[in-house]
Order: sequence, then structure tokens, then C-alpha cells
Amino acid sequence: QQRPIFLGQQAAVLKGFALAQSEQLWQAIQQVVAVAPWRQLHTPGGRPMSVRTSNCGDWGWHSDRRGYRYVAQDPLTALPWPALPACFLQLAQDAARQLDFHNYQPDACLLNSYRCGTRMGLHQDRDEADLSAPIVSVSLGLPAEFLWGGLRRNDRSEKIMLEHGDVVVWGGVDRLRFHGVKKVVAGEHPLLGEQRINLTFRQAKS
Ligand code: MD5
Ligand code: FE
Repeated sequence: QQRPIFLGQQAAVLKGFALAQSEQLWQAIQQVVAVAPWRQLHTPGGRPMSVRTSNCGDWGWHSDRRGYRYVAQDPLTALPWPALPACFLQLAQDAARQLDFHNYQPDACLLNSYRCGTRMGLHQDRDEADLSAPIVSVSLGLPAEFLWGGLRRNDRSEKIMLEHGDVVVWGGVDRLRFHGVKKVVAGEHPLLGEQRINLTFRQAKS
């Protein structure tokens, strides 16, 4: 494992950190979405998001007319979200530890699937109770250009290419940076096919 590539004081890319486990992660993803299928959420304003999502863990991130929030049950199936697979938790905690976040207990994992043309606009992640806990993001499949901004929407943003197996940890002073994902370019990944999947680990409650 190479050194972290720091983007900010407390945010860094761990290049290829999940590579050795990528087949195991892909198996676990398929088990999660067999129970909690991919779906397209709508913004509180009623627009469909272009990304497809699912969740696992105690809490799942959801968005609809009533707003953004974490819910314990999948609104699509009325079932509890699938448990966080052991390999997910291990990877998220190992990655957080690389940046000295030692008591990381993610209770939510959002899965995002990006097909060719899918993007995610600039936003902040601020629906979590404890904003001092880091977020860990794992990129798999097709590459994407990630936009890494500042603490204000209009601050300049930097472009970073995230590839299969890359893990990013965002904590502390860098936790509330604006960020987004540029349109994913068509391609075929040998393991995941025509998509990019991102796993986003959060400590949603307490
Ligand atoms: C993605 N997902 O590639 C990204 C990875 C989302 C989302 O942004 O909200 O589903 S997570 C990137 C992230 C999370 C928390 C903070 C910062 C970036 N940041 O301060 O830049 O699908
Ligand atoms: Fe985000």
C-alpha cells in the first residue's frame, strides 16, 4: 500500500486500497442489491436523480418529497436494510485508521451505481448526526472524475480521477467540502461491466 495522497489536511486518496478485495466486495454488493434493489430516488423538489442507489447497514439514506433523511427500513420493500457485510466494515475501518480515525463505527453504507452519462451535482453531505466522524468512499468499476471543492459552493474545485479500487477518507476540517462526480464516460469494466459503483460509509446516527 502506497502513501495516502492528501487532498486536504484530513482528506486523502488511498490509491488501490480496495483492489485486493474487489471481487469479494462485488460479491457482497450483489447480495445487498438482491435484497434492496437499485432504485432512482427523487430530490425533495421532485427531480429524479441520475444515480441509482441502495443501502446496507442500520440506516439507509433516502430522498423524496419529504426531504433527505436516514431511514431504518427500505421504503421500496418495507424490509430492514441488509446488514453491513463484514468485508465492507473491515475495509472502511482499515481505511479510516490510515488517517488516524481510530473509533470509526459506520452504521450506514450508501451504494451508488453510475451508468454512462450519470453524474452527481456539487453538494455537501450534512444529513449525519455527528459531523466529526469521517466518511469513507470506495470506488469500483469504471473510472470517474471527482470534483473536490471548498467549504462554500462557489469555491474553486479540483478534479481528481477515481479508479477501480481507490478509497478516499474525508474527515475533520474536510468533512463538509462541496463535492460532485462528473458524467461517467461509456466503457466496460472487466468485473463490474458498464458501471461505476461507489460505496459511501457514514456514521449516520450519534
Ligand atoms: C460518489 N458519493 O462518488 C460520492 C462519494 C454521495 C457522494 O458524494 O453523497 O453519495 S462520497 C464523497 C464525499 C463524501 C463526503 C465528503 C466529501 C466527499 N468531501 O468532503 O469532499 O458517489
Ligand atoms: Fe456526497
